This record gives sequence, C-alpha cells and structure tokens, in this order.
Amino acid sequence: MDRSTQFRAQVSDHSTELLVALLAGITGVAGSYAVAGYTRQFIVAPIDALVVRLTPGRLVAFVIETIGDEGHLLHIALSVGLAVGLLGAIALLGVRVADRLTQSTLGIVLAGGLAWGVTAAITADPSLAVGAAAPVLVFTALGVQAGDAIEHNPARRRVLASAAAFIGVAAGVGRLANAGGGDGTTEPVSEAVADRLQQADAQALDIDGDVPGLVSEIGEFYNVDIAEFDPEVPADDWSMTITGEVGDDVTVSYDELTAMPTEHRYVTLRCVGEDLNGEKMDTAVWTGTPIKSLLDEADPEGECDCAMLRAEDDYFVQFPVDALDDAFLAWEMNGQPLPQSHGHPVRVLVPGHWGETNVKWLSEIELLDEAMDGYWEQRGWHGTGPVNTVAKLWSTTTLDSGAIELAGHAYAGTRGIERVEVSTDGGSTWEDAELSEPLPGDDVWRQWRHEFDPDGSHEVVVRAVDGEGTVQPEERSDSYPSGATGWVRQTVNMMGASG
Ligand SMILES: Nc1nc2c(c(=O)[nH]1)N[C@H]1C(S)=C(S)[C@@H](COP(=O)(O)O)O[C@H]1N2
Ligand SMILES: [Mo]
Repeated sequence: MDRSTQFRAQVSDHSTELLVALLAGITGVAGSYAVAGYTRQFIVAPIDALVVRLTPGRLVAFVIETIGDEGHLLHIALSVGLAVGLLGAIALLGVRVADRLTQSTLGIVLAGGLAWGVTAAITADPSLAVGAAAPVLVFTALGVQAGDAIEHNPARRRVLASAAAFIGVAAGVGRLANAGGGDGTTEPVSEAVADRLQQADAQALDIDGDVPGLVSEIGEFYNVDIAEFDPEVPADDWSMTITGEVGDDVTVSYDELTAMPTEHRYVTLRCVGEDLNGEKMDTAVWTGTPIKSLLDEADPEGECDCAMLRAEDDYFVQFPVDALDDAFLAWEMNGQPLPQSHGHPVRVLVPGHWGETNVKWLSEIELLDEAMDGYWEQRGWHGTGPVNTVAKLWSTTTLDSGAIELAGHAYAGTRGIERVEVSTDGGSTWEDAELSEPLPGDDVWRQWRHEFDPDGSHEVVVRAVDGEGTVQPEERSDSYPSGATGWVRQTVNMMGASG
C-alpha cells in the first residue's frame, strides 16, 4: 500500500466509525423515547434539566423576551444533541476498543453495558435504560463486524435505511407511550364542583367572539414550568413538611391533607412573564384546604417573616409568610385530580400574587431567618408580589348587525375588578363595558364585553379600574422584570382588528 492509499483507507475507516457512532447515538435516543415516551425516564430529560440549570438567568430572560414560548425548543434541541453525542461516543469507544484489542465481543459488550449503565444512572430507571442500550449495542456490533463492508454502497445504504426505519417506529411507539400516560379518563365531578362550574357558565357573558369562559378548560389552562419534563409524584408517595424556623416541624401526607376541611375556590392565575395582552391568565375551580391551620401548628418564628417554598422539580420561591395566611393547598382542578402539568398531587394557590408563587408539586415550606431569592428572582424577575391590574382585549368580532363586539377578561388579584372602560377614539372618551357578575372568591377575574357601531377606523383602548378605584396605569413597560404595564390598544375597522 503506498502512502496515499493508506491515508485514504484510514479516512474512510474513520468516517465509517463516525457514521456508526452517529447512528448508534440517534437510534439510542430513539430507542429510549420508544420505551419511556416524553417523560423523566427519557434519556434527554436529565440532560435537559442540567442544561436549563446551567443556562445563565439573563440568557433565559432574553430568550423569553425575544423568542417566547418557542424558546424551549432551543434547549431541547441542544439536549437531544448532547444525548446523541453521549451515546455515540460510547459506541465509538466500543468500536475502538474492539479494533485496538482485536476483541470484537469485548468492544460490543462494553458499549452496550456503558450505554445501559449511564442511561440507568441519569434517568434512575434501569429497566427502561435498555431502550437506549440495545440500539447502541446493535450499531456498535455492526460497526465492529461489518466495518469494512459498510464502507461502500449499497451496504451503507442498507444500514442507513434500517436506522431510519427504527427511528420511525420508535417515534411512533414513543408517542403511544405518551398517550397512555395521560389516559384521558375523567373522574366524576362532585356536586359542589359541578354547582360552581354551572354558576360560572350561567354568569358568563354572551360573547360572539372566541373568549374563554369564566372557568378555563383543563386542556386550555396555560402552563409555565422550569422543567421540560414534569415530576411524577404518586399521591401515596407525597408528603409536605413545614420546617426551618418553626416551633415544631409539621409533615402531612396526601391522605391527611385531603381529610382536612375542604373548600372549592375560583382562583385566577397570571404569569408575570406574559405580554400585556398575552394569554397566560386563566381561572379554575380548585378543591383543597386552607394552609393556615398547618402553619399555626408549625408556629413560625423566623426573623424575616418569610418562607421558602420548594418543589419536586427543584423549583423554589420565597415570599412573606403573611401571604400564606389565606393560601390554599389544592389537589383538584375543575373536579379532576390535579393534572401532572399543574402540580399533581398538591400545589399552593396564593391569592392575588403572581403565578410564580403558586408552587406545583409542593414538597416543603421552610420558614427563614433571612430573606433569600427564589428561582426567578435569582434570574432578575420581581414576581412574588401582587399582580398588576389588566384588562385584556381578546376578541374583536363584526356582528351580523354590523356592530363590532370587543371582549376579554379583566383581573386585579385580591383588589378585584370594579369597572372596565373602553375608548374607541384613542383614549379621548371612555365608556363602561358590560361586566360579568363577580364570581364568589377574593382572586377571580371578570369578563367584559362592549359593542359599538364602527365608522371607519378606530383606535380602541381598554383599561380596568380595580376594586380600590385605582385606574390601570397607562405607562407601558415590558413584562421583565415586574410584569407588563400599560393599556391594551388596537386599531379596529369594519373588517375587524389589525395590530
Ligand atoms: N414547582 C413549580 N411550581 C411552579 C412553576 C414551576 O416551574 N415549578 N412555575 C410557576 C409559574 S412561573 C407560574 S406562572 C405558575 C403556572 O401554573 P400552571 O402551569 O398551573 O398554569 O406555576 C408556578 N409554579
Ligand atoms: Mo409565571
């Protein structure tokens, strides 16, 4: 062999190795998805958790502001890439070991074993880890035994085709696994909840446009999570401890909690990170128990009168103990067991405070001696206080009569909504909108609706007046760091809304 043929042989050797490693990585990730679905046992889940944890807060805020909800695709893509790289590197190691030591079996078993061990360790699920390990083993074996054979077409094409087929099947199976997880069954709703759902229906305004009712459907209720993969906490395994600067630690189990005096409350949540006219604001009927008696039992004695709430997804948020006085530990949403994505089995609902204080998958309340930042506060947000007042303009509809109907919801936390005012001339003159009767509760939105006869183009402006008589401030600010402010404005003409 002259030098150049030798060199060419080496290059194609390397490219075959790399191809096999890449296929092993991709099929390993696909195999893991096939058996685990989009859950915490999927190999990408723990890697993504690490990626999110290591991403600087300023970058997170920047992505939320510029890309918004699609931003999570960035870290998921990165995490999938890292998982492919990890399994691919293991396969490559196997191929090299087989090659150098001329021990095919050793290399293959090493790669399969390592892929299994690493996946089992990071997902904490040894049996489902086989889903990632098996394809790595197979493709390492292919690389070792058929290394020379698949250097050229059509063998290479056959290997690629089988890898592609495997990935396709795995994706389908994984999707089925997901569908099985949230099995879509509904529990019968108690009479008390049914009454409240009915009351919400009855009090909703007759709106032509597409606006949520006074109670949001579970599947439509917005979702904000720090983790891409929700914790899975069976009710039987759940308990919550009040600890730290307390007279006595208090621990409750799920059965103890649900045996306590039960209430059904209408509560609205709104995320501090949403746009002024965004849609991360929803209402449900929540079933749970007030937290006060448990707090009293624990007897808080910390210097700062503040509490750190912690959750199973390593989320944490700190705010004044006083805010917990009227707070609520909820285990049902619209009469259904709390869905996994909304904090199963138990979450906190803190009246009037921004969404981030409403900790899901709650595990611990620690009373502190000194105030500390929570997860979002460490990333620059100020989202633990009371919500800003807002009137949303969520629909603009031309009615059969030719009139234009404007509609939306207004919310001001525990201050309540007294009035919604609408201007159709850019803010020169104002009229009161029709308002839904207030639902019982201290922390509930109201629906509003306003009809007018258009005459050319209109600059529509809406603003709410809270229960204390304070008009929603006009000055505009972005959601970062303290929640969006300003009045929602829209240019509306006979054809409907524009901008
Ligand atoms: N454990 C935990 N609790 C959490 C969060 C989270 O990521 N983890 N997100 C918070 C934020 S920022 C908001 S706005 C609300 C959203 O609740 P939802 O997803 O049920 O609508 O939950 C809060 N509680
Ligand atoms: Mo939020």
